[in-house]
Amino acid sequence: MTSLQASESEASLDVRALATSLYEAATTTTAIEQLSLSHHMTLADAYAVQASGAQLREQRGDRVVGVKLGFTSKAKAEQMGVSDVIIGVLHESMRFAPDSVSDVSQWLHPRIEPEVAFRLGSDVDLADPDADILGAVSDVAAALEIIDSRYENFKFSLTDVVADNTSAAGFVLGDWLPYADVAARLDLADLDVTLDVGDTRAESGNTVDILGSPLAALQAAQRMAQTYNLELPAGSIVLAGAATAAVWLTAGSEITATVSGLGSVRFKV
Ligand code: OOG
Ligand code: MG
Repeated sequence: MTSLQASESEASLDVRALATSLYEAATTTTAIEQLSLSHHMTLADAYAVQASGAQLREQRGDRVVGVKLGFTSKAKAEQMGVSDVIIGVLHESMRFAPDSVSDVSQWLHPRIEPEVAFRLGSDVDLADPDADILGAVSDVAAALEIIDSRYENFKFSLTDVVADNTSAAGFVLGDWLPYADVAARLDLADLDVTLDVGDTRAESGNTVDILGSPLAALQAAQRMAQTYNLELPAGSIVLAGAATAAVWLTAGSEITATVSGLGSVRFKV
């Protein structure tokens, strides 16, 4: 439960306190009530809460290593009842090694989904209107994303989920492949994507479901990073958004994401 005032006006929105309540929800694995039930937040307010939360993590020794997009696919947007594309930040502490085994109790009610990840080989200058993120991409990989809403029952509004750093909780990267080689060999807008839990096929989709192409998602990342004051330095990881709905991540499961042509990545809890 949040201890914040229900009657707070927009002008006095305590961004730091809201960010702290979300941070503590994550670190104590205690879900909180949706912020939007007691606070009026604009989208700009929600991104301010997200930025404040990222700052909190940095003050505790974490580091931003990239960005992620959310709701770039219809399957995801429908699953969560939210339809606008959103952006969040990835921290070093969210990185899990492929094939590693993790304790599921570190999260509240985690889900996992298949993604396409990109790595930038050079800085994208967001102040330059001619900057082109596609020219900065150096590598691409199949990936898994763990999402874990800090809200009760994994329920949220658009502003809630933005404030909660787009439910970002973990990511697992497959082997990086040189982007130039992949782009010459494959149509990134038409790669089959599957999510297996153990030996069972849980979800299947195609990269066309990611805004028509993961490359369009990269361009959306550039635009949104510019709007919301995020940076895209060389080395940044960009998660383009899930191609399918997410599945619950429960103890004892082994999850594999496969993107045809990019390979597989596996994670166990
Ligand atoms: C928000 C995050 C959505 C995606 O790939 O669409 C997302 C959520 O579903 O909790 O990461
Ligand atoms: Mg995702």
